[in-house]
Amino acid sequence: MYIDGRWRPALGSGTIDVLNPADEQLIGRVPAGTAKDVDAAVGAARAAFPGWAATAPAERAARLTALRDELVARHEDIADTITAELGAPYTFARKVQAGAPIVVAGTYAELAADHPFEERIGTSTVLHEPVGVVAAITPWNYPLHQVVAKVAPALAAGCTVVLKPAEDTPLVAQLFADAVHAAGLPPGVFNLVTGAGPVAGQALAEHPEVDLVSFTGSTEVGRRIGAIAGGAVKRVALELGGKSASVILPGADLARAVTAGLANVLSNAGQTCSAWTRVLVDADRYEEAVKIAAEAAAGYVPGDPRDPGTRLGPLVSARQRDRVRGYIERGTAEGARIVTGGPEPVAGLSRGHYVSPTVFADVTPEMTIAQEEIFGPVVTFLPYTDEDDAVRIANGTIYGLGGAVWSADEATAVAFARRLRTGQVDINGGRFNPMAPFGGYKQSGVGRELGVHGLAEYLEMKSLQF
Ligand code: TXE
Repeated sequence: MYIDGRWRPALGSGTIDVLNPADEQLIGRVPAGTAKDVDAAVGAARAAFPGWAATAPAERAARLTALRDELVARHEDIADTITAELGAPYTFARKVQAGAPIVVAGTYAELAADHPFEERIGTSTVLHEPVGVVAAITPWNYPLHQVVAKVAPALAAGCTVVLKPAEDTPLVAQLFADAVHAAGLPPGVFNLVTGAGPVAGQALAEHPEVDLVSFTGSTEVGRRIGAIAGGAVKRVALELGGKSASVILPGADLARAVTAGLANVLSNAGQTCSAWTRVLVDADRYEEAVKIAAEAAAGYVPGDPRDPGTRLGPLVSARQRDRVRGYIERGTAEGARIVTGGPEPVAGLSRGHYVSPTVFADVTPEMTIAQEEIFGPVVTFLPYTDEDDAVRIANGTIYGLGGAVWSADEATAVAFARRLRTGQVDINGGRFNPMAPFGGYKQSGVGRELGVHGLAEYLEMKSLQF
């Protein structure tokens, strides 16, 4: 555990094995933290809070710049570790998994320096002050990005943090703690406790000295965290599941929209909360779209993620692989048609948690595979009759995280996007903007991450009335 500025043994003796999902070999072992470890970490964060909260924003910015530089220095190591514990393909691990957090850390170094932590409103001065001790509970799908998207704004705001990373991917979190240490953050400002969700995670969320819980993960656990936070009246930010729609309007470049959509889902083997897992195509071009998807899917041959040529790696764990296979079987049972792929083991790969890229046609909006988050390399194609029908289908799930609209006319696409109940819509492909707010409508979550809106989650407001 990294607590109060140093590595120290866990208070219990339990451990968690970390397995490589590509070959199922043991690659590491981390302590399974208990409530006692959580208590020690929260105590350190609480003790460090007044000092860190009082540092000048320029000093916090300097530490965040140093942290970004340490992430740059460790880029290769981080990418290799993410490939080893998650199975993210070599190139994707470098560019996105290890690359995006560097950009995000950089944006918060700038925001810490520039943010108006004090503003004048009429006769009042409003102070934007740090919330306090933050519990960050993160998942395994973007194991460094999810950490940085919480820790960087929390530190920029002047909060102190206890991180509980996912059981499947704790090794990159340990590298992150090394980077924090090397960046010269004062002891106790950042702390790491590894361990099981229902034990260490739950103890952290429930801890009375935690002021804000920022959670990314399943909707099921998110509901539980929300209830804990509600009961204790502490702040909460939830980034949960999604079932995002990519809507291809008549006249859009069909081949581009379909292939880009497939790449969007398959880049992280479908393990992206905002992935465009439902593709909506007008009935006239539906069969053509499905055919293009089947051909494009052939370009994603599952294979060893360490090979720079691999575009589709394994799923993170046997549990996730079985879950995804179960959904594929359910799709067939409910009457959808598998165009390519399927639940069978991938030929030629006897080890590792691989699933073939799978395209479903004849999907209706109420089917399980069109409603629930599958979190695997599975894309569903749904036909629509007209624009109203497309809006109805796109909005017809409990989620509202991402989405895409494709049209030959940008204004038409934007007008359509205004009708979607979702936190992010990519127009004709879109592009990553680390300053734009990211988060969910409906049961996809509460609050926003990234940019100034992400920073605001970690700030309280105090009005001084004159
Ligand atoms: O998530 P969990 P799982 C979705 C996706 C996936 C499904 C299950 O559909 O198939 O969730 O994944 C911690 N108190 N997403 O089971 O359990 C846990 O240790 C406190 C979407 O891996 O929610 C980990 O650190 N914490 C998603 C974190 O919660 C608890 C990313 C997430 O794990 C806890 C991941 C508890 N009682 C999965 N139980 C996204 N939004 O990107 C678990 N945890």
